[in-house]
Amino acid sequence: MSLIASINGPDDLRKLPLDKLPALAEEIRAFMLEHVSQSGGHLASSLGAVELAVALHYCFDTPRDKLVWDVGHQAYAHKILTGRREQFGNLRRFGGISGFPRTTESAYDAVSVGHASTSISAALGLAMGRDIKKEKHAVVAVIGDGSLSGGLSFEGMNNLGSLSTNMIIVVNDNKMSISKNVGALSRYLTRVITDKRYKRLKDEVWELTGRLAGLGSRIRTLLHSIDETAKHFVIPGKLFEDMGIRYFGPVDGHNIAELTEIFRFVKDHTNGPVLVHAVTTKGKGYSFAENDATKYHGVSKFSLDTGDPVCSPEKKPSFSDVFGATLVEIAAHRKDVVAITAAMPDGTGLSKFAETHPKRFFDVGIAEEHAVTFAAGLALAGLKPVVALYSTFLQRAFDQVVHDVALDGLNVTFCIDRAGLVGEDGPTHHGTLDLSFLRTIPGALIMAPANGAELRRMLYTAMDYTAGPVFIRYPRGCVPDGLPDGERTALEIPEPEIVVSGTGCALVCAGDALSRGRAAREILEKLGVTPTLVNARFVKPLSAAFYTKLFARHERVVTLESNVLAAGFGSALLEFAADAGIPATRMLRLGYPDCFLEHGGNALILEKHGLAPRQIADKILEFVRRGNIGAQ
Ligand SMILES: Cc1ncc(C[n+]2csc(CCOP(=O)(O)OP(=O)(O)O)c2C)c(N)n1
Repeated sequence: MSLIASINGPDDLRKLPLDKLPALAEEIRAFMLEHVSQSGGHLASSLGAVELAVALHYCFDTPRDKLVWDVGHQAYAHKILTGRREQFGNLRRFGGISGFPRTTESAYDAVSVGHASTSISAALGLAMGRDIKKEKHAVVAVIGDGSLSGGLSFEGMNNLGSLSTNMIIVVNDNKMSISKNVGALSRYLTRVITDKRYKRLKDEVWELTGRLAGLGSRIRTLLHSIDETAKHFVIPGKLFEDMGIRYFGPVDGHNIAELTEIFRFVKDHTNGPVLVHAVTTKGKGYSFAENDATKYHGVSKFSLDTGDPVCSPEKKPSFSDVFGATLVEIAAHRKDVVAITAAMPDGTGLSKFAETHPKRFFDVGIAEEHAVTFAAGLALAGLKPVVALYSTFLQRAFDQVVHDVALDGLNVTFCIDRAGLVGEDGPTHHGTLDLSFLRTIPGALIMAPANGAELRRMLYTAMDYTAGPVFIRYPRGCVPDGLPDGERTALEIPEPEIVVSGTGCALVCAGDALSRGRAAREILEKLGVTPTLVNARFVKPLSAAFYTKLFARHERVVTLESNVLAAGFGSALLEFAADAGIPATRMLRLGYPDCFLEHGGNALILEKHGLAPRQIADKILEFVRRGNIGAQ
């Protein structure tokens, strides 16, 4: 029987002799590859953290001891080891297990995650809670070198160093974020690993103590707790030590024997905060992923033999592609344009810009707050900054947008990718709140393109605009219209577009929701209902003249958006109507409900919430025929 089949939880793992663990790790890798090549997911990070997961569950008494994974995209082995092996075939699928740790899914998932750099703060909270309740258990945060560079990690370490409680941070250092990791901390960790003086000393001492049969491990234990001053002289990680966090490592993060030795030591023989620096290879064990960890960071279905994606041959460009290409074009004639990303040059479509205009491109690392305030500084210095972030990660930088950019009316353009549903990554990654929180910002210009050509024009609109911050939000995935033409004209702010004229009812769609609106209208037309189809284009401000006329000419107005209903585009129009004395009963708002939406294919999520085109058509029909049915 294979080893993996005998593991239904960490208790089974702990019964195995240490020397069987490397073979188990290999089986887990093969299992993971087989399934992720079918389901898609975060492959390279999880391949790199197999031995870490095995050794951690082997040494710690989970779930009593708390294991907090940062981001959680590297935790597939953790899932497989903690009773979810049989559900792994449904990873990330609608109704299946999540791609990230979720407290509601398993007692072994100490914290729900998806966004980076939260583990140290959350683990510290768990540790202080333990202390206050006089409980006894370990708390371990596992964090990648990329996520460690996020500001929240430093805030957590700062607090940890002063509270000085028992807590272990395991740094999974693979030199990669999604792309190559950037920044001074990354350089520091590299220096730590490659410091020859320390390495030589460590190797010699390790080898010597290893030869002292019986005594070796005791001496190694003693060496670990060697006098602080002497240690600083030769031992790396001084940065952490000076913050009050004892540093251990670097250790080979794929060597289970070494990992278990160090984990057991820090668990049983140290007091206070500890950091274990484990060096791993992203994509470990699958050559394609080792050679191109960025490509295999997040994958869709692919062939295990060739490493190539299994996808439909005909592929339209994505909104990100159109954004990236247009910005390269703009920057060729506008020398003041600079582009900023927070660790997502590929995902946001900025890689080409980085190549073409390296001096005007900034990857600031996983640091959304910094990205925004940095852009504010660039704008104050007279440049035209364009910040490209995913909607869900912009949430983190809300105050920077308000306080550092909008308050002074700084002209920063925010290109907000992955707005709306993002499918399999689920609730941590759906970008369904941005219209709501951005709408509250005084002076914001908010646009939502329905297609690639419009995204182009909105970028040109933003370039001409100087009156304050501009937000352009667009979804994950392909544009509905193929490669846009070379149109460079700005749009007239804030005028919507009438896509099809109709009678009785108007259907006003914000951004990419227009595709569903169009499909719903086609269904309705066959039933004899012909709403006027409007592409809103602008979410803020609203054109008073246009909407006054729209309400005058249509008895009923329906809004459709890929945002939550609360405070979204429909609410904006409802507020407009209320202020104009138009009864709310003449409106129907369609958008996402007041709950966190699940993971899975977008079509299934839409269907579940009654927002697929057929269901939209049904709701409009009912509204038109029977009067108000409220927000849906
Ligand atoms: C706040 C936030 N910004 C961006 C991301 C997107 N993201 C997911 S994983 C990742 C890289 C994490 O790098 P690291 O922690 O070193 O882990 P690795 O993938 O290298 O194992 C990024 C940028 C995120 N999850 N959260």
